[in-house]
Amino acid sequence: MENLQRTKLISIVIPTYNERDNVVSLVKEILSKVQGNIIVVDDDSQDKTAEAVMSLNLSNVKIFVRKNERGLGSALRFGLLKALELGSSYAVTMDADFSHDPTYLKPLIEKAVEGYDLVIGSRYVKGGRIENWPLSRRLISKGANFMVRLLLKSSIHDNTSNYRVYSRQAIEKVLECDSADGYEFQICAVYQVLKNRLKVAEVPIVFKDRERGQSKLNFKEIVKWLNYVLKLYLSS
Ligand SMILES: Nc1nc2c(ncn2[C@@H]2O[C@H](COP(=O)(O)OP(=O)(O)OP(=O)(O)O)[C@@H](O)[C@H]2O)c(=O)[nH]1
Ligand SMILES: [Mg+2]
Repeated sequence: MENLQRTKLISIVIPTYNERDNVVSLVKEILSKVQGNIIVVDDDSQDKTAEAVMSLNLSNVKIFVRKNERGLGSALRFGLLKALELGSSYAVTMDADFSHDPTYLKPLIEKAVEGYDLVIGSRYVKGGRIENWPLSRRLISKGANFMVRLLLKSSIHDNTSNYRVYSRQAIEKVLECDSADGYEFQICAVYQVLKNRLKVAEVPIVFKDRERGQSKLNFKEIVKWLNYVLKLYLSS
């Protein structure tokens, strides 16, 4: 891992919206585990998330505040483009709320370096699981993955996870997902990677529900997601 990090630049992209109570400790924990850049993409959170990150004053932690844009997908595209511009060999995407344990960064990155373009931190392969999510949330996630596997013929078990490592080649492809501004970005990204026959691997993770801050997944986002997947199915 140490050798790898001397030769290849890794960027970790974290989209944030009102994550002040999570992001600073997350950034510190990541930096204790991996060498690389952290790219925080904040959509002008009212809770001063950006100010909290800036107060760390670390040169390898870059914070971008978008004043007039909102959306998980558009924030991820923004961060992935910055990762390319910085010359990163790989970019990790992960949530700010500690559902994605930084302990898995090492195995995820190592898998990518073995020669995979997309490595997914997966809750739905052997060894992976979800802790303390309510039944309603489990059903939404299971249902979403069932739909993507059936309609879009995805072979991936966890298509909705945002804990991922992308190679440069994969980043270039997923940046084409320019209309997927919300949670549907994950699906567009998987679709692009599979369509272009890039190599995919899933590494098991234990996903924990957030302890601080609020979820941004709401009914409107779910309807938008369903609409997107159905349109993609009909056009494929
Ligand atoms: N920049 C930006 N980040 C966002 C936006 N919506 C969500 N995020 C971030 O994307 C990540 C995932 O969002 P969550 O609200 O945790 O979604 P979730 O994990 O499906 O929901 P929970 O399990 O309830 O936490 C978090 O880091 C959020 O702060 C957005 O519009 N803009
Ligand atoms: Mg979350």
